[in-house]
Amino acid sequence: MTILEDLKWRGLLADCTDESALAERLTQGPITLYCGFDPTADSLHVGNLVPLLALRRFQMFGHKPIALAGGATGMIGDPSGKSAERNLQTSEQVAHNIACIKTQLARFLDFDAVGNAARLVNNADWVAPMSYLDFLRDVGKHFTINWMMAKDSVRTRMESDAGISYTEFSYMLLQAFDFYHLRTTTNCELQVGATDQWGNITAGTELCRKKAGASAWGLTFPLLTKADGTKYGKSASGAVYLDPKRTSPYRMYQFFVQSDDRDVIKLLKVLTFLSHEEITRLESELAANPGAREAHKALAREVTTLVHGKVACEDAIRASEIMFGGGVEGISEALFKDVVGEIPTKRVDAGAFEGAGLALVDALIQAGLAPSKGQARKDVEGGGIYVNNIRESAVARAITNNDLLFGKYLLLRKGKRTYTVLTTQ
Ligand code: 383
Repeated sequence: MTILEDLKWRGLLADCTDESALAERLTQGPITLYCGFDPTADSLHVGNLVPLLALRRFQMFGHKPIALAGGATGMIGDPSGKSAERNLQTSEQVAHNIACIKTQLARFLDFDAVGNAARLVNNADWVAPMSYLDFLRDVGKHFTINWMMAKDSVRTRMESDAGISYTEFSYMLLQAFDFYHLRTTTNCELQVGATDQWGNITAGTELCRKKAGASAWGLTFPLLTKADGTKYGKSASGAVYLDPKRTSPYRMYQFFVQSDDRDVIKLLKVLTFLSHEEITRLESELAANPGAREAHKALAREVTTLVHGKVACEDAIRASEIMFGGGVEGISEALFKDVVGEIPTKRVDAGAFEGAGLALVDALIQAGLAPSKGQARKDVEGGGIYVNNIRESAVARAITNNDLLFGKYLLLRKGKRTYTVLTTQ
């Protein structure tokens, strides 16, 4: 199987400037390819994963990937797919963001591969030293305004009242110049990205052809969309980032494990390195036994491990089990803190648990899990109350220091999934 066949099977091939010529070129030996990432935030998000993992797929087939961090383009702002003009970032913001995303990009590619090691470049290195006059003469002269205005990213903004600044209008020329630079200095023949990048990528292939008489290819992946039509990568609490400080491994795991049944196989194909056989097996398993959610769990486990590593993923799975009623014995304090971070927490005076302790019914009221003692008693008697995830049906139960996890937390649960943590700190 070739890389193009693999991409096709995964549903990853949206558009190509000349697929048969590229297929032919790929039979002749390894190709150098690149994908760019702008430092618009201090972390990449799941939307960036598709092209990033695709770079790795090419590398696994022996090709040479370049990840480009947009130190120059990040100062301008890509209008592609954006309905309104963006605020300019300061150079300090760009410098900070670029340092952050560089470490993230580096995690997904192999920089030690013999013969096809990955490379990480920053377009500020060749764009910043260029003068404006040279840029207009050497790059701008190869494009007509007519051609530029026909591009989706520009046309949609020209048709809206918002308009487009000359600055963002020029963005595609910067990206085109990058491709030309990489084509002429490192023999990079292919640029990839999701479909939002088609205009910018084809500006680059044009410039390679016109200015260097060199062939170059562009290939795009479909943008991730959800079966329910909403934009992919946003959870109820915002975008799903790769930085664990922004999106914890637990949240990432939950995001994927809760994928729509209609999306899960597609996601396994584009976001994991599982084999065709394994994904096909999971697909039949999903059809035969949807309740087991094996495909969802495989997806969540694979992506969380890719992004955060094995240990963090196992912790996320354990935290998920606790949130779904699993036992707390043997867990670490750090892991329990992850759980605590996900549920409402109420502070109680440490003295409350001394001696005879705090009556469970009072604890439930303090936790906000019952409106009155009467209701609290009914809930306990009805078997709907859990202390540290163990059902408690004794109305007279009192909570003492011995019940506290790590000497300070009490996990109270009502029904299947309503949790509150009482803490003495
Ligand atoms: C800059 C200079 C280049 C080539 C590309 C760039 C960045 C590009 C861009 N890309 C997006 C980004 O940075 O804005 N103009 O957030 C996203 N990419 C990839 C992919 C994607 C695109 O990083 O479709 C999703 O992740 O192409 O939106 O010389």
